[in-house]
Amino acid sequence: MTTAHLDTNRHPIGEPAFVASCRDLLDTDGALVLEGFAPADTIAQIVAESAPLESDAFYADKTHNVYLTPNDPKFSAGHPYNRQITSSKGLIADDEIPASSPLREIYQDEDFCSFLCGVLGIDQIYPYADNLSSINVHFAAEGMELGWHFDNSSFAVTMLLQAPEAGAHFEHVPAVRNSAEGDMAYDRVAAVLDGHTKVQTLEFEPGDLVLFRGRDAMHRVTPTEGGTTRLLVVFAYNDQPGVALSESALETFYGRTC
Ligand SMILES: O=C(O)CCC(=O)C(=O)O
Ligand SMILES: [Fe+2]
Repeated sequence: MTTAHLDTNRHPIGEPAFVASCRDLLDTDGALVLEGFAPADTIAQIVAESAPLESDAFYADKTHNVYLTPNDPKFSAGHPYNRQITSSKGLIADDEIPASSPLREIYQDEDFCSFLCGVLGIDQIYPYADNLSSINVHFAAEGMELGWHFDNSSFAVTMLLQAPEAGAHFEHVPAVRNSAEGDMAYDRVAAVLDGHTKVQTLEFEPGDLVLFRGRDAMHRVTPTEGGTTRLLVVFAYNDQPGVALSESALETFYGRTC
């Protein structure tokens, strides 16, 4: 049975025809938004339990490249591989999410996971083997942003929890590279960073589910405007069991390794 924290009347995630239509949309548009995927009372409960954790959030005070990898001295500082991007938003890790949170029920729901597999065209998805990476809540207070990047994981599943008054636009350019073929797409990356590429802005509201292929789509979130913090959950999965982030990646993203 699907968790009551998902609106399966509006989004019949167990129906093959619905799954197929979502898959088509993701493949055509590079992103999928399912409006009102979690009901308003569920979102209110998640915000009530998450908002007080904002002061515990980790804010990395380092810049990064679009690939989220260390600089490579074989390239110049201005090369697309080494160009430094600012991300100022904070996050809380999986081990800080309450055991009773609806976020855990949604993350682990078998029907939800089957739906994601069907839409993404993969057999199985698994949680991260480390205790920090699976469910993260992001906080972007006034002026904070998430700069241009590609994700480490091949796909991203997010849900907005609290919208700010203005700003915080999610912008993306689908299929900038084909990472499976080792494509780094330096020219296309430079064009996006220099503002020469037309970007798509995705609008979504609290409770909407968003899926995109973040390893190949370049994406960012512009600065939050106004005094209301943007809250968003990232559900992270792997298509192989037993995958953990490396200690250095954990240190970069969470400021700790356990
Ligand atoms: O905040 C968002 O909407 C996107 C988050 C994201 O891209 C990420 O966590 O890598
Ligand atoms: Fe991302």
